Amino acid sequence: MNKKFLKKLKASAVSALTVVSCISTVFTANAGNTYLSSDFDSGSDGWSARGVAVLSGNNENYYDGGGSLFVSNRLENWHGAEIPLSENMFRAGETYSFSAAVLQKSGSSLNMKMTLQYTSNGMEQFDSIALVTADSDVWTDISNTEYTIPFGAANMKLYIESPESLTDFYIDKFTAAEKYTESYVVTGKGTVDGKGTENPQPQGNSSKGDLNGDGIIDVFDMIIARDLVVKMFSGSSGGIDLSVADMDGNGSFAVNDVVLLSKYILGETDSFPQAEILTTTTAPPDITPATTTTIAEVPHGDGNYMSEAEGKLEINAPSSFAQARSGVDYGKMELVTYYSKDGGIDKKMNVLLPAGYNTNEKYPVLYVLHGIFGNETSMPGMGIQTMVGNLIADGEAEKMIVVFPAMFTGSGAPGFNAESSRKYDLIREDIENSIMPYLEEHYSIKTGRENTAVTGFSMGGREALYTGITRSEVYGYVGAACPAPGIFETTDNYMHHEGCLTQGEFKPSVSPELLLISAAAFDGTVGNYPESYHNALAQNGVQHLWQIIPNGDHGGATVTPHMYNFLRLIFKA
Ligand code: FER
Repeated sequence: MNKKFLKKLKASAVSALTVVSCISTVFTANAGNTYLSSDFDSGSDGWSARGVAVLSGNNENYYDGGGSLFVSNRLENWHGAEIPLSENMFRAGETYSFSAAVLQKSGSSLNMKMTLQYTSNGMEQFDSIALVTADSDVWTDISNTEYTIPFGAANMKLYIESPESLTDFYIDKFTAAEKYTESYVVTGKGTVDGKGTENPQPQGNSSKGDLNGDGIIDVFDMIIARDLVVKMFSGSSGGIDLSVADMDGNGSFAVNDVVLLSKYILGETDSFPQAEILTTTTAPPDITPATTTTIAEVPHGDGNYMSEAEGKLEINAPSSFAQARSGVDYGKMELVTYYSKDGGIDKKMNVLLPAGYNTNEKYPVLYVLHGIFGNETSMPGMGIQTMVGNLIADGEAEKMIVVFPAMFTGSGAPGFNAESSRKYDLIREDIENSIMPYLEEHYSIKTGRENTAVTGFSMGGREALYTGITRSEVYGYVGAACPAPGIFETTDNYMHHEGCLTQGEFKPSVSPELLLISAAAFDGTVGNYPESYHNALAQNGVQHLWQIIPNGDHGGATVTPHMYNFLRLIFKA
């Protein structure tokens, strides 16, 4: 019996009967037990309308079978379709796979979202299960094959909506199954307006690493893998063929798979493991009941602002925070190219101007840095524009310019190695030497540390901390969600990190007005490295705020509450 099979047996508390059925299916896709499914071929299969939406069957558009659920008459973005999840079958704290096919025909790409609504201690809560950008007229996979129902959840309903639009949409092939069960849906397949569509994914290809199906495993596969990782960080798992992309065979696609692929292409390994080998060696952080900590010793300034800010931290962002609303002006995103002196190349960045941007006014500037293999579009893809726009519209955040640079500063393609890390670290120099002068020339900005903030996610969280702490004369506000290892010398599952600083050097020369680190309660990618930064700051007597997001993940579920807090608190000291 191989390791993967053993893992599967351990993962599900299975009866002897289920063991028998597992044996024949363990190596095929979609292997897990199904708990709930809806094909909408004859009726609404237990789904009902949310808000005033109208549900009907449709026989012209379906993923498979011959019918789908058509959701129309949506007068609010949250109007959609829902199905109750029985507590007998779906248990709080347990992990499941949820998937469905969605189709919208608005003429533009739109986000589609699957959410769990539940009560916990009598309070209504919402937790994102999956978010995907669906192209118009394309059946799109929306899935999360390892979604954990939050502890204490009761009265659960799963719903699907188009969170930023009133478009009609269709749902088909909904499946709730044992965790890690691969989605049955392949984006691009299915029937639209009575016509079958071609599946754009390589078909019948079972060669690991050959993501573009051309028979060769090379840098072009690496580019696809990188895009997939970026998509995953924005909450999507659409269209990933795990038989090809799951390099370590652990049942999901993540950063470790990209590492293995890059090692293979670089000739550092000549085969992919048959079973999970890259388990996290860093233990998950202790989940302390207190989720925020202020270190009292204040080396510079009076620290009053940060102490007051602590009282304003919210572990959960309101569900409306990340949802676009009608009537709100979300400002203007400009994609610009500038010459990077430190990289010796032209680089791109997105610059978000606030609603009513006017050159008679000057605006403070926030830099938002992305995860590894990302670029200037990654953090906009995580919905930051909507978040900032909502808070400005509600008077909860200052009007500001938000800059989304591409961190990798140099030529070549990023990898998991020391040279690449150095090029990521160069974003610190790039911002000061090239981006800031560009902004001063082309935009109406306020300068000075009281008007300059930096934050980021994962690799971007690492660079935001490194930049903000070592250049504290320039940045008054510093944040990080799930910061990745490498500021200090260390070896994790992925690589040896040379380190940029010793732990003793991790100390600002001027105390930031706000320094906020947010970590997921369990982060399978960066382990407890976020906590190591918190501990080093505490050791060095640096005032900062530290929060563990109980239902956080290495992605949107941590980034969203982090941004909710950071955006409301910057530029106000
Ligand atoms: C590493 C672990 C994680 C690392 C980077 C990451 C460069 C970044 C992950 C992410 O951005 O999501 O060892 O080294």
